[in-house]
Amino acid sequence: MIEPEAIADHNRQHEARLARDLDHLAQALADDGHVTVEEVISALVEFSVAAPSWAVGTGGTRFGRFPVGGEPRTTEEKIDDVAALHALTGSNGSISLHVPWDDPEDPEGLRRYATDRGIRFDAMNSNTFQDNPSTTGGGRFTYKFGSLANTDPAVREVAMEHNRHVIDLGVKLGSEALTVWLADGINHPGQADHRDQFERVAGCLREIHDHLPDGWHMYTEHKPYEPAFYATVNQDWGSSLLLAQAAGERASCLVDLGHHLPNANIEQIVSRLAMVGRLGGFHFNDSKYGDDDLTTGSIKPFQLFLIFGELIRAGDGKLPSLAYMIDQSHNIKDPLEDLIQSTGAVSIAYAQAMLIDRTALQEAQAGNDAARAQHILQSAFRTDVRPLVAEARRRTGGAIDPLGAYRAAGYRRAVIDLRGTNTVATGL
Ligand SMILES: [Mn+2]
Repeated sequence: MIEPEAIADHNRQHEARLARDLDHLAQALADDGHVTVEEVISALVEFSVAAPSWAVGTGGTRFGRFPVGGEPRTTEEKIDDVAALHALTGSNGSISLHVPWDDPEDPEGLRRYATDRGIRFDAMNSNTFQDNPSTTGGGRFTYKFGSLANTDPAVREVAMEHNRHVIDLGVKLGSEALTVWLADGINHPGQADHRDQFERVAGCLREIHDHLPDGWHMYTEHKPYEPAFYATVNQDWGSSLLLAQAAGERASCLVDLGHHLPNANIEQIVSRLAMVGRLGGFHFNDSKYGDDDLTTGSIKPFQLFLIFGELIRAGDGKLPSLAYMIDQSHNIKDPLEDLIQSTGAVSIAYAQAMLIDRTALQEAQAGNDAARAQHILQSAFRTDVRPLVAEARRRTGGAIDPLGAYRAAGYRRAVIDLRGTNTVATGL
């Protein structure tokens, strides 16, 4: 654990400067007159973004993997890492499990373990993109030619059964949602029929939807390519919307920022899905070329800001209550350091978007004043909101400088001593 006293000690060296920066910002926002520092800070204090269980280990690529040392060996140790992250950021109070990479034999015990450490269970993730005895009817079937889109009804049935198992497990953990990302698709033109595949998936999703308990949600996650390289069944937001609509009322679309072709206008996709009431969640990461899993906000921070602008527009001035999660794979960084940086980037984009003078923007839009509209957006984006994010962290007991506090706490050295240098977190 990272003790609160250690964080408070570390904060002392930064408090005077933070107070000065906050005073300056409070004056500047008071002059602007449409939002106060207290409004932004309290919204940030309430905000939480889940960490996925697979992101606390190093990811690697198909060319190799370079373990950082001290990687969690069990789901309990993954929860420990997320609890350490949350202690520093105050914004990562939940973990998203991935079955069967996480498949606890004693879910009630795991739930108590997490609760004792202040961690909740976010959306559950099913996995029908790999063959695993526990997901393929004891190894009797294979997902080589798809899961919910498979031509063989027995394979589709075993894939649906896996999704129902993940829901049942999630109920015991206190989760309230299932995220379905499918590898189903076509590698070679002509290999399968686009429409037949889509209709098979839609039919299966409807059956899985029927299994959702009261209060549960289901998210469909689109991706344009990989591992199917010619076509994926849930290829884009339009396909995802059609699948969610076919599945049922409690199904909506999950937008993974890296699951788009270069230059896709993701903020516009967010607007469209929100407009029809089918925007369910987010997977944050950044992307230069494809599903790169780069640190959130490291490549396109302006896009992230515009996305939060659309979210606040969709929530009528407030961030809508969706499933927000970081979905990244860390190849060379310490995974916890990368998660600290991504959480900071998400919070910064949220804070910047709260600074948009929405009344003035609407007036500029009504008057077709493009220059003024751009000025309003960029005034918000170019404001240094880091003191607001740091103050929100401080108020939750977190660190003013979370990366510095993490290194000062010696957490990685401690888990290497505890878990070993060559441990490998479950995953691909
Ligand atoms: Mn994702």
